[in-house]
Amino acid sequence: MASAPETVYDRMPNDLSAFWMPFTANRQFKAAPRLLVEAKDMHYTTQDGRKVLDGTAGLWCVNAGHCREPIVRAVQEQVARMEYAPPFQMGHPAPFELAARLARMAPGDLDHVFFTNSGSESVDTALKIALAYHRMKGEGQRTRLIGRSRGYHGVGFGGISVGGMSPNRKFYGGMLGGVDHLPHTHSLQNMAFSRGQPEWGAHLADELEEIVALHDASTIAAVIVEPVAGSAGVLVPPKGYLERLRAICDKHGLLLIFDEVITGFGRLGTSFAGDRFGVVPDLMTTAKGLTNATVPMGAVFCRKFIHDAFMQGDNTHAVELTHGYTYSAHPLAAAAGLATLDVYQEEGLFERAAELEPYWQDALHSLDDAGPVVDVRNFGIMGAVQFDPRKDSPGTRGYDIFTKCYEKGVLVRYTADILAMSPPLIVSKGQIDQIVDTLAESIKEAA
Ligand code: PXG
Repeated sequence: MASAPETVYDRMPNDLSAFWMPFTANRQFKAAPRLLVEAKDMHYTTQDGRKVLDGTAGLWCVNAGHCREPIVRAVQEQVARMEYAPPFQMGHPAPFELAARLARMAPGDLDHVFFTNSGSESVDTALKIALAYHRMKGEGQRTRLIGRSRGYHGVGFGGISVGGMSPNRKFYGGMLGGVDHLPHTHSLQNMAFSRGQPEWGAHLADELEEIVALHDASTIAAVIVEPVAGSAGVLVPPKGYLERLRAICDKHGLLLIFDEVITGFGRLGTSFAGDRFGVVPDLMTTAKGLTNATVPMGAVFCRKFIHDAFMQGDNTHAVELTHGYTYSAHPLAAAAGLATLDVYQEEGLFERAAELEPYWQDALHSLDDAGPVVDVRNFGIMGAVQFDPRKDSPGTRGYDIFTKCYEKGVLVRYTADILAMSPPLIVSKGQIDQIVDTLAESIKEAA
């Protein structure tokens, strides 16, 4: 509970109108605001003093739980020592250390790390590196980018172009030219209520061969997918699907990009999805769990051959990649990142996630027969429950269940008639039960 006297940080604001909220139904929210004022470990405290169990790790990002003391301390110490240093033609020690540790953690030879401030920036950075790489190799005609239907790659123009969420795209005209999309991998008919990876659907990767046949491999730079699609409501790749995508990319010289903004940093019980699936991409985009969301930061991981292609020639004073952000490798983010990796490692949180996965799976699938549920999906410590939409008002059933859960003290993530869950990896079995019991009750009441 916030302590008196009230400050701007914990009182209800007098005026909600000026803040145009992101990805929010502003008018609906402002009529009945949900404000959070404190967070610790697995819980938020609301503005009216209620504890809410965080079933979503914030937005899939607070993997170690909230306000963890070592991370808070590292950021406090860094802000008092040096709050900012320019990252262009200058440096400071922490991001070198952080990049080296990340390179050691990453699968295969994803040995070089470019820092950004968000998942969206990581995606646009990776797409630019892919295009520039081909150009460096004398294949500048490889400009086409392949995404996937229902994919989410953030909100930059690159990310929405390869993304496959139609509401995010429809206002923005042609965006990038030369983009095509694979079909998504979800099918209620063939995989509803799968536990973990569906058996059906590896053949959907063969659509990449069709796209290559249509455009010719010599025009295609890269393929980007989320190993497990998060925002679309936890779409788990069919067994063998990612392996097949990798093989087709290799055959045609296409770079494979895994967008691991959600799946990275333990969400699947391994450091990255690439480890879990045994598939190493050529570029990997991350953010969120990199700093436990304490300070915004993203990172793009590159395989050695990509990085090395930029480091050729005698002109060593030339900038190799004309790209970067004022806040790339920001000191507070780097400090948060280093402290976060320590917490993950010292507490064995990725292993803990792997151990909890069977319990999480069984708990979620106890909802298989609950009222209007048409699918329950899970992988790692990610899960989603999908509802039959109400006739004439799609999305309202999901919203009603989401608000009931919140009133009962559990935060889940609402996207139309799908609710997604991704609690911090410190979640207890009792708290998993609480999430699922609250969902079950709310589903019954909102039916
Ligand atoms: N790629 C992936 C796979 C993501 O999930 C981004 C890129 C963009 O990251 P930034 O940091 O620019 O937001 C994301 C972000 C949701 C939800 O509830 C998901 C995200 C963000 C907000 C909400 O599904 N993912």
